[in-house]
Amino acid sequence: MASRREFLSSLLLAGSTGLLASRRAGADSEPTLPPVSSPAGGYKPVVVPNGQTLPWKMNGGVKEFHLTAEPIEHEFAPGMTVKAWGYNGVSPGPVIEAVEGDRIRIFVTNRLPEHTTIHWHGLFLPNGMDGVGGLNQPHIKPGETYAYEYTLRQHGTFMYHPHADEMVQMAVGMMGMFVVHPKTPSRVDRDFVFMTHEWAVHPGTYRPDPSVMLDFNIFTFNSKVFPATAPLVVKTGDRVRIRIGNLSMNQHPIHIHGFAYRITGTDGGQIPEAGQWPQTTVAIPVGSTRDVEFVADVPGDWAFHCHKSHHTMNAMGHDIPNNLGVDQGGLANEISQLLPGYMAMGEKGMAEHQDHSMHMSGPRNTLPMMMGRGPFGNIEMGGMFTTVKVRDDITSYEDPGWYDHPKGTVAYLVKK
Ligand SMILES: [Cu+2]
Repeated sequence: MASRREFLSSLLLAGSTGLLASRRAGADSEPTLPPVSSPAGGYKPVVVPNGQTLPWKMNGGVKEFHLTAEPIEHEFAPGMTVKAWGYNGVSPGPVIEAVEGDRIRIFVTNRLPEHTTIHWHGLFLPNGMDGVGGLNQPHIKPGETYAYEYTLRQHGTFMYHPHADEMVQMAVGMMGMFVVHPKTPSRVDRDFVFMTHEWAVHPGTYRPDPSVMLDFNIFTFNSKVFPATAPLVVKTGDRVRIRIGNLSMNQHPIHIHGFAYRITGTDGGQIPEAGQWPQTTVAIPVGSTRDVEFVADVPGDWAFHCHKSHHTMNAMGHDIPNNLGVDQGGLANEISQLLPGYMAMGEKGMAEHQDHSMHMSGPRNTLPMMMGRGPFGNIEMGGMFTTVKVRDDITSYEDPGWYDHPKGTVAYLVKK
């Protein structure tokens, strides 16, 4: 029979593995509904759609984190996988989450074929910890491990990325978000974190092309494209914060339907209430972060997306001939004698592409320009698109499925 002591230590063990399990669970599944107020001195952990936070452990009063820079395989959505570079097996790297006042030590191991460094974007720290290779430190050579150590003197939303061979390393996925909670947490029920990015992956290839400057064809939220992007599930009345970072080559104007955000912070710090203004689209400039907050007081499935319409498309919408208004009837017959299965498209617009992409095979390792499907038909987008799903009386933040509209609240047909 187990002694009282054995019983207690097994309880402790179970408790600590439970904690570990729930920290890791952030990766794939949503946590269950947390209490409305944060525990004293604690903070409400961030939610990383399609991603995860970085585990840490205390060592003599210092919070220790480990990052490994390494080649990875990454799937944007079923049907398209790339050979990218990232941290700890993923891109973007895991979100670093800490609290103002923490002393932190981050070990960085380089398993890339070339040297690297990490810069802690927006953080106030000693000059020698700033991570610009050649300027603030020697480069971290393949196989080496460096430690960065400093005290967090501010709170807000920051980022990390290499400051070595920047053009290549960021283009192939090396970046991550860094969240510092204030000592006294502000009231928020759901706190989401996104890294936006854009990639040039030529159809049929597997390596993002770092030489492309502006002409990208894959646009991602936390490195996923719609419909592989996870929805943001919230309860009606929740105060929601969304933190968005951008280390790509273009600005992303991120738009929400049904609500107006207040922009409450940037990577430069918090914005005092008197300086916050309402907006439905928040521009995330290159090399910057934005925190937005709103109260989700109306249930439904609300679109949340980049407002550059090319950024809500996937690769096959890119760089194609303009056939709008062109009668291709005669031509299509002639071409199909040379190319069996040829189909002329684009004369009346591109909406028809989505249905054709279901039965016509395209080039290897790329994605149709639009591939979403909703309760009323095709959702003719891809890329930087997801939904904020607001629901009454939910008991978990698992994806609740499509919204069931109350009778008489959907736009209706009056004439055919
Ligand atoms: Cu965009």
